[in-house]
Amino acid sequence: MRKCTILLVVLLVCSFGYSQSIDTEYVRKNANSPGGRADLNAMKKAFDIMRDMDCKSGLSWYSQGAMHNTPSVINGPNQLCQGFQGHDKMPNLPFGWDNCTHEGGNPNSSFNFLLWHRMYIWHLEKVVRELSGVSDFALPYWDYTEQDDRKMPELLTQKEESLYTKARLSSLNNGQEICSEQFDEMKRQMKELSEITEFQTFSKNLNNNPHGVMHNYIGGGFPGDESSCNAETMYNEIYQQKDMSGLMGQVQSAGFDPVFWLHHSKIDYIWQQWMNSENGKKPSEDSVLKHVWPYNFIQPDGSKITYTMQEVYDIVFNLDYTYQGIEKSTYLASRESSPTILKSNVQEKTTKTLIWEHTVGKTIADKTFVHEISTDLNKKTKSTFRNINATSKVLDFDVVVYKEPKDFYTVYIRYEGEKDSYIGTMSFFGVAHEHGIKKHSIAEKGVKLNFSFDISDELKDIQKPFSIYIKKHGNGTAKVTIENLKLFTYNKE
Ligand SMILES: [Cu+2]
Repeated sequence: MRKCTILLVVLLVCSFGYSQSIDTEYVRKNANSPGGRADLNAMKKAFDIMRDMDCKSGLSWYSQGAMHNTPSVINGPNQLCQGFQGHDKMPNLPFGWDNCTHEGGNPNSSFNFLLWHRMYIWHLEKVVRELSGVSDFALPYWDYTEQDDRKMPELLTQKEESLYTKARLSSLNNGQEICSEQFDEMKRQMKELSEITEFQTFSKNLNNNPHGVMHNYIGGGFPGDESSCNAETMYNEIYQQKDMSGLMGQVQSAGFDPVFWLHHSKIDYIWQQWMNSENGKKPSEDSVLKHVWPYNFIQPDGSKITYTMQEVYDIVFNLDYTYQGIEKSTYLASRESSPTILKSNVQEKTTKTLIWEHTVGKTIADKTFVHEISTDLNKKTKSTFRNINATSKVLDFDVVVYKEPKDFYTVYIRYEGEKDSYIGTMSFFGVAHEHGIKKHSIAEKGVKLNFSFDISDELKDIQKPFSIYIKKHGNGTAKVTIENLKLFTYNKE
């Protein structure tokens, strides 16, 4: 009898726990929708409180931004956080500061890009829920790849309010739309992203565009053909320095611009959309456990929390929120072993094979650049793809830069006499920072970067030779050199 009672209690507790996790599902909304505007108001209320807190308090606006990254040196006595003069001057940083994944020196940083930012904004969301008192608050997203959402959400442009900063591209703060050159390239990329079938390639490409190009754009644009693109420098209040890019344009100040959270909510949304699609895959549990990264955050009650990689894996792939734009049915189906889960929950297990490698050694000096793939390499491509059934084909670029370009480059496959096929974007947000280079300049030998583009659909006719076509967006002087090209295949094990 007693055993039965215990069993009943256990069952009740379990079922309660289960139904609770489904019931407390928060919905992240488009920031320009009525529900999203209500959430932005809650966020403004919380940021009023957070901006008034002492910067060393973990819940403060300053500390939450500093968890992403901080400047190495701040120019003059820090007006926003007394006593903190940059991380070079402070060997023991407060808990959780400077943990973002934009750090090239560590091979695990790029793997953790989407996972870390998901955990970071999820904690801020919980903090805002607590401080605003709005119990169903969910972090809105700025849906800037959609025609109707080309303007920055209005509440962020209200001067002197807690979601505002002057250190942004002025056209956005003045309520103008994202310029066409930027918008069209993000739109083009959305389709390309949806076609990728491998997690790390997806993550790297999402990191470049829209993530990187949007950071640079909000932080001061690029010299484009329209005035609303045009590059600007400004006073960056985190560095306390004139003639710089705005907060979002530098890794070290990006987390301090409130639009950062809406931007990363959108990036997280794109990731979740892909995960729920036919092509989406989660990284294998093993690979997550292997790519160790610090996960240190602040709970809504102000206490500190550190997660193991196992805990990260369990949280990141079992969310307590969904997105307004994702059909609820699809989303829930992916949690309950229906046929959808078989696709979106597939753990990735693939092997990477090098098909050919080819030295280029050319600098992109003009607005456009064409590089022909030699007949020999084309022959190799041809014989390889006749024999193997690769799940995906990836073209890899080794690139060197000597200064951090604010321009971005779009890359295409060209078959003679045909329309060019877009394969991806090279952008450079954070490269100077990622390589441990101080004061925004890069050493003489430059910085080596790697870009990987999925060309499974674009490499359509292996009988014909193709070339690489690159288009530069912007008139900046920072040079980009293509060192190497490699063709890889990924095959299911
Ligand atoms: Cu970012």
